[in-house]
Amino acid sequence: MPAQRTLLLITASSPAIRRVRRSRVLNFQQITMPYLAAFVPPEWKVIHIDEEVSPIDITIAVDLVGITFHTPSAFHVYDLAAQFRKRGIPVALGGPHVTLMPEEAQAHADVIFVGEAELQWPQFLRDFEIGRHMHRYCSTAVPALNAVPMARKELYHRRDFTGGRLFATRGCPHACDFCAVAVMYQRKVRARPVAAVAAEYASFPGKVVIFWDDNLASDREYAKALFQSIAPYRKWWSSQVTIQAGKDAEFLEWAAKSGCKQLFIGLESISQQSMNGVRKGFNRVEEYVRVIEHIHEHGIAVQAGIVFGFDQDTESIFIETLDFLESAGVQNATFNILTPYPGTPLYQRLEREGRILTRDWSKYNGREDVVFQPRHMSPETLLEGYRYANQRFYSGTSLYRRLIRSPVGLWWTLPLNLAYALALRSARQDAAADRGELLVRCASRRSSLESVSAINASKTRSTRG
Ligand code: B12
Repeated sequence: MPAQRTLLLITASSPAIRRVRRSRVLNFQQITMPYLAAFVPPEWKVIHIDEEVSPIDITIAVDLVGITFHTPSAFHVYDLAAQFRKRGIPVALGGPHVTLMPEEAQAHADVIFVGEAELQWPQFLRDFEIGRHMHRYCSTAVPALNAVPMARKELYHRRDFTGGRLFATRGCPHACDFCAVAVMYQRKVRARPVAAVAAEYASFPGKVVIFWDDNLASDREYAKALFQSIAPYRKWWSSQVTIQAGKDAEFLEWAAKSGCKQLFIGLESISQQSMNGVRKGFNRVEEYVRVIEHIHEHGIAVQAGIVFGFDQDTESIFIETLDFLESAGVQNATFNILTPYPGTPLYQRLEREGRILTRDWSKYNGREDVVFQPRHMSPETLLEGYRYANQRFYSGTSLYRRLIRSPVGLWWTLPLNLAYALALRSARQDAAADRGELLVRCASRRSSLESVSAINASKTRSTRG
């Protein structure tokens, strides 16, 4: 019988990204490592460390280390890898940043995985066992997902207020300039068999489930079949879709019947020019209000994904966006600073235009740093506008305006909003203490943003006659 080998899987999160994410009340579990563990032969002992939960003991005795990470944790991961490799322990790297920047990652690892790894990861483990592994495994074709295993539940160890997280589909048919998914998954949308997804959904003991899909509505017929088969379990779920799903009454009816409580929708911007400018023109801004109302009519809350910093954005975008979110009665929002992830068309364009300000990947966090030169404002204004948006959205007045307008799911959206407001306040205080800044800065910026908006509003009124 072969000696048991130990594999350490790491879900990496750098100290900086952990600080950035402190204000997120729902610190969701990452599925990648518990899922990849399900492909590992039973002779291996598998340990999973999620850095959002516990630090890594660099002296741990293991035979192999595998790490998954996003761009902002890249330098931290290279440092970790160097420490393991110094001890003679081979390190395998994979995930979005490796797929987007393989040459860089290769310099820090014994083996890298470019693209999806359903076929290459088991192949590598077989090669490793006989001492003949390659240094790079590339997925040449996107894998079918018709026989993939369930993630190993005993390897999740972060509390995130959900009872389960899984994926049903992978990929998105669109190719928005700022999104890494189109580059990573070659725009090929695939789905797991409905019965397999329903079985995994049912297997979670908890009530709340998140589908970590890029766009659960990519294939709406599939989605409806899925909703019909999960409805009997009477759980509550949430997922990400595009605005098109919000126009489809049958989709929404089945989603609601099957327990959908919230849909995350990448509205991105209330500027149509901004949407057209990044190849997301299928988001029709004039339809936003109606689509949001339509979703609300089905008793489903809306979490809006908003990005600031597009080339067509001017200083008035912050106030106008917040006015919109309040008047539309949006329950939750995630604000992001536009971040050109390497490998995306957005990054390539900004690089050509000489507008990339730093290649320090730790600043590519979308929340604390501006890494490119915006076209119509300074990086400082973009950052302050982003902070203003968060502060205003989670202020008592905004909360009242939004939730009175559409009290969908008030019993959970109200406490969640309050929790975000508190988390944001404490993160802000910590950050201000870190930077030695006075909190009043944002307040004064708010009044200057408001005067810009007032000027713009009066200009618009006068041009409209
Ligand atoms: C769910 C999700 C989250 C969740 C949970 C984290 C997670 N990744 O699960 C939350 C909300 C917390 C989150 C946070 C963030 N996210 Co996110 N997230 C996603 C999403 C929608 C799905 C990820 C997922 O579960 N996929 C399913 C698993 C099975 O696939 P996978 O991780 O890609 O792994 C496969 C391969 O990549 C490979 N693989 C991956 N790692 C490894 C490692 C080894 C050793 C091997 C062998 C193989 C391998 O094998 C797997 C099977 O094929 C993706 C979009 C996407 N489809 O990737 C964005 C995405 C990964 N996120 C992104 C970003 C930007 C972020 C944030 C930086 C956002 C922010 N500003 O805070 C943070 C960073 C958090 C952190 N700790 O670093 C970007 C990444 C861009 C980049 N260059 O890194 C993506 C691609 C979204 C996008 N549209 O561009 N995210």
